Amino acid sequence: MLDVQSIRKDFPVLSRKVNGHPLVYLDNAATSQKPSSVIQSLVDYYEGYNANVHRGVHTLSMEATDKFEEAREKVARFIGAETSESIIWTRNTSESINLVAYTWAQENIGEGDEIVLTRMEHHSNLVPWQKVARDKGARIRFIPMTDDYTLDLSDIDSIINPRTKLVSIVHVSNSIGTINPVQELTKLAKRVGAAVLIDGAQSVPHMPVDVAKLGCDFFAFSGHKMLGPTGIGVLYVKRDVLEDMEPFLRGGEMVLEVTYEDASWNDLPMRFEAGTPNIADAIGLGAAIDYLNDIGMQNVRDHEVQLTQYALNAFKELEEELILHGPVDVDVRGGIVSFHHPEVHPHDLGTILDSRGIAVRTGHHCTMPLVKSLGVSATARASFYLYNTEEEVDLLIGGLKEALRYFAHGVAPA
Ligand code: C6P
Repeated sequence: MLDVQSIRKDFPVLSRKVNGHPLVYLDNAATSQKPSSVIQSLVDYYEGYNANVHRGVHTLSMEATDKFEEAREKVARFIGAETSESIIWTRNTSESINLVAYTWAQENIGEGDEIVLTRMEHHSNLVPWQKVARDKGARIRFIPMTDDYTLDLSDIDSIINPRTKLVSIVHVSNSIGTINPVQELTKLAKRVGAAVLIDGAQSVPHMPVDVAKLGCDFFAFSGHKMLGPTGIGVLYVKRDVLEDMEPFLRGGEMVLEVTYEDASWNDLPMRFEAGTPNIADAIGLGAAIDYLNDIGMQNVRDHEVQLTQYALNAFKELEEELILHGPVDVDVRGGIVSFHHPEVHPHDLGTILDSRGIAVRTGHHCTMPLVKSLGVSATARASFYLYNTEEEVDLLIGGLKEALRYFAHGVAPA
């Protein structure tokens, strides 16, 4: 059990008021809040040892380099990577996936090849592959979804077949919360010799993840969704796969020897990090990982399972008005509850909730095809993290009742 009240004290923003009400922050799938230790790590860097990395022999540069590389080691250990050479810093999940599309895919996907995605991908794991498929004459195939919001694997042996070169799948859906069987799908992909990319934007922040156990080739995630700063993301690439990849961006830092005519490449992973990297935010992500390790990722997951179950029970009070989207079984669901009302636009629900200090996301959540397939153009989404409480779920339900009294039944808010 987490000591949530004590955890909440570590997050300065949680003590603020919004529209006269204590903030109830339920938009964690979009970005998480930051504990003081992460904020302080940024201040420490800028006040104490701000310098460029891997470039200077002076003390500040060496201190910055040590902390920066220490953060990379922390990331590697956190996700079970065998070596920190497999950890490439990017800006976010989107850039991590694009890096694979602009490098590995250029060499390894050709005419007639197939790329397998699911029908619940975020645009970041769909649009880059549309371009690759178009440019290369390859075909995208989709794993469909059942009525209970899980992947329909009944035809998987024909979807993942000897023509498949890449299986690129979301671990936890940001729109409907489904936890996908990525380990099983990786095994199927490996049987036909395909590479596997996992979009872990919504899994790494919320549950233990072990990339070596999953057996994937690529794993992408963002620091800002896991208590870290914005502007820092991670691409894990299996060491032997990375060795054969061409660089993404070219310039300083990624080279070993340069002449006017030619250049050779630096060691891994610097070969993939042209220019001055995001030093402060990488160090900040290291501090976020320290914080999460102190809590324990299984404890984070257990707390969210409990809270999601509580929320699903609480939503039963509104079952005649709201339609919920996502698996009913919390064992295959992250801490995400998406819903809509047949006649009230989610933005209207979100606006009333905001007037009570409650932050949820409304819209298509960058999964337009998925949301459309649910028969709507938008949903409202509450997403939980380690600092959320059952009382906050009660406030959400109270806010929704008020919004529905007003929009669906014409009773003005108090
Ligand atoms: N989802 C949400 O509100 P970036 O923006 O690059 O850090 O992460 C992209 C991304 C990729 N995959 C999944 C599953 C995601 O959830 C996200 C980000 C946010 O749901 C912002 S759209």
